[in-house]
Amino acid sequence: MRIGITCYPSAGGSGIVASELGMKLAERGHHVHFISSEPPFRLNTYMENVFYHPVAATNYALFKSPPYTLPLAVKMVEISKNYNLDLLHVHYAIPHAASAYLAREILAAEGKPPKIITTLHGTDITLVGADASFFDITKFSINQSDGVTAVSNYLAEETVREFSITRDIKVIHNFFDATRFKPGTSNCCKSQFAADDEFLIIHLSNFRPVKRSPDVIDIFAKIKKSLPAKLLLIGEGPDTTLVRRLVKRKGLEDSVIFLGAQIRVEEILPCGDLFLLPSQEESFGLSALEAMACGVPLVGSLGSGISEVIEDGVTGMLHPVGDTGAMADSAIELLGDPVRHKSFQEASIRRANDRFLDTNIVTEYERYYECVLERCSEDAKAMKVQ
Ligand code: GMT
Repeated sequence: MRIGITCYPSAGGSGIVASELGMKLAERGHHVHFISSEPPFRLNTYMENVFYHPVAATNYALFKSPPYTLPLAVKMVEISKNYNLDLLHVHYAIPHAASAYLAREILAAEGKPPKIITTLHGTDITLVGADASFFDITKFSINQSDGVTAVSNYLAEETVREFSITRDIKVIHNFFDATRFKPGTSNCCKSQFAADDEFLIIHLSNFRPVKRSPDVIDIFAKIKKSLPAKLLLIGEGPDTTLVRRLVKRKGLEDSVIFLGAQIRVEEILPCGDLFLLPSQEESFGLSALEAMACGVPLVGSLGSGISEVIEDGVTGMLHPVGDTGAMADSAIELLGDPVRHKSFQEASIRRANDRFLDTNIVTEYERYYECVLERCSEDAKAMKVQ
C-alpha cells in the first residue's frame, strides 16, 4: 500500500506511535510518506520505503501566526497525487483530520481521492477536542473519516460519550517494538544514576499538567524517607520548571536526575526498578507499556486507559488520581519485597508480550487499512465493528 502519515513531530505519544507504525509498515514493504511540519521525533534515520515531506507554513504580515491546517491540506493533495496514495492516516484529530478532509475534497474533484483514517490518541478528544472552539470541527472530521481508530476502549467510549458519535470506532491498542524494548542486559546503565544499594525510580513524560508531574516528586519524597532511591526524570515540558522548583524546595537535588528529552529510551528504561505515572488521565500510557516491556512495574493512577495497560496488583499498583500517599506506600511495599517485585517484573514482560506486541498490532492496522480500502473479506469487514 501507499500510505501518507501525518502526526505531530514533537516528543509525544501520538507522534511516537505514528513513527513506529510507519517504520514497521515500511519494513513490511509498504511505501510510507510522512507529511508533517518537521521530521517526527523517533523517525530520525533514513530507512527503505520511508519518505518525509515537510509542510511549510508560510507567514504573512496580515497573519497573527502562520496557518498550518491549510498548507498541510495542500501538501496532502500534492503528495497524494505525486505518489498515488491509497490512504492518509492521520494521528491526533486536531487539525490533521480536518486537513485530510479538505485534501480529499480537493482530490475528489480531480479523480481518485485517498481514504482517510483518523487515529484518536487522547487529549484530541478529552481536552482539546471537547473545547467549544474545536468541538464541531472535531466531531465533523471524525464523522467524515473513512475509518476511525482509538488507542483504547476507554478513549473510544469517551469519544462516543463526548461527541455522540454513532459510527464505528475500531480500538487498536498501542504497541512496542519487541526487538528494542526488553529487559535489561548485564551492561545496563543503572550505575550511572544510582548506587548499588539504591533503587532507581523512573518517570517519563512530556511534563504537561495532565501528567501531574509534581505528584511524582511528592511520591518520591515519601519513598525516600523509607528506602534509598534515586529518581530519574526523562522528558521536557511546560511543568519542568515547576518540578525543578519543587525538587529544590524538598531538598532532593542530589537524588533527582533531569535527563531531558531522550529518543532511545529503550536503553534507559530497563535500568529502572519502578515506573511512576500518576497522570490525571491517560488514554493509554505508551510510556507505561514501554516500561512494562522492559520489566519495570508501575505505580500510578487508577482509571482511564492506564487500567487497560497495567493489571492492577499484578504488573503494577494503581490508586485514585492524586493519592500520592497510597502510591508511595505501594512503591515502598513493592520495592521492599524482592520476591513480589520479581513476580511483578516477570508478569509485566509477559503481559506486554501477550497483549501489545508490535507484530500483532501492526497486522491489525494492515487489516483495518484493507477493510477501509474495501479490499477485505466479509469476515475481516466484521472486524471493523467493535
Ligand atoms: O493526547 C495527548 O496528550 C497527546 C498524546 C501525545 O502525543 O503525547 O498522548 C496521548 O497519546 C498517547 C499515544 O497514543 C497515549 O499513550 C497517551 O496516553 C495519550 N495522552 C493522554 O491521554 C493524556
